[in-house]
Amino acid sequence: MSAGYSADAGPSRRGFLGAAALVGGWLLTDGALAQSAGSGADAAGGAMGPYVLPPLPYGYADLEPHIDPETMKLHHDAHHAAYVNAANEALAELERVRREGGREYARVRALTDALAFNVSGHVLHSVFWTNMRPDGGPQPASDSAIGETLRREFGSVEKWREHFAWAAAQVQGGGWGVLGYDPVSQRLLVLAAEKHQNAAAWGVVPLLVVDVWEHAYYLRYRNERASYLKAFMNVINWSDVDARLLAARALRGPTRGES
Ligand code: MN3
Repeated sequence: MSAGYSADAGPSRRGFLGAAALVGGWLLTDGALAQSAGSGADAAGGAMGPYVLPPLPYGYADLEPHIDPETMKLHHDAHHAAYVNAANEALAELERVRREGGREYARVRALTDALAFNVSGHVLHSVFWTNMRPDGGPQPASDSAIGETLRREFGSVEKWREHFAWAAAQVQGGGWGVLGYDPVSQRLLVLAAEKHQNAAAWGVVPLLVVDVWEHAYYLRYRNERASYLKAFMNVINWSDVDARLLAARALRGPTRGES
């Protein structure tokens, strides 16, 4: 409900582009952007800074029976909030380092690592929440851009789903399965990120992401990541994925230039 388009009305390209914004090359919905345009003082994350925790677009229990409310509450209010706070802290620390200079620059490496980890965590979680909806499902509308593109590039939606689930299942430790749009090749790519920022590809815009850190599923699914991934397919918000694809296609790849 925080998205700037109606999932039921079928988002128009113009409508979505008007409501979306590119933040550092990543598409966030206007909900997240509107939040970050504010002071940030009253955000759930509590910290002042450029990164702000967006509200969940549904209730904690609304993804039942697929994802349990305790997981949703901890995941959003504690884990995601921690990434937001740490990203803001890293920025503030870097500002202090520049101000004080000298020996303080020895901290740049560690602070830059923290920035990459926490900003990436914030971006992926922000996309993840809107990628799900209570009445979602495994199949995009057959006449949607995302449905047509998955069939063309992967052979079928089922083949794509299989590839995506295996990529996510094989992430070592914490990480993400990612379906992204690459503006350079103008194709969809399935990636599998370790932590939040490793094994990513520069410029690729995340369209559909699934968190496979244990905090995303352990309370209900224990060590059964594959069962969690199967359940995730039942809550996919394809209207959101479709709108992200349309907006991402409007981007120009950095090496393509004018055609
Ligand atoms: Mn997480």
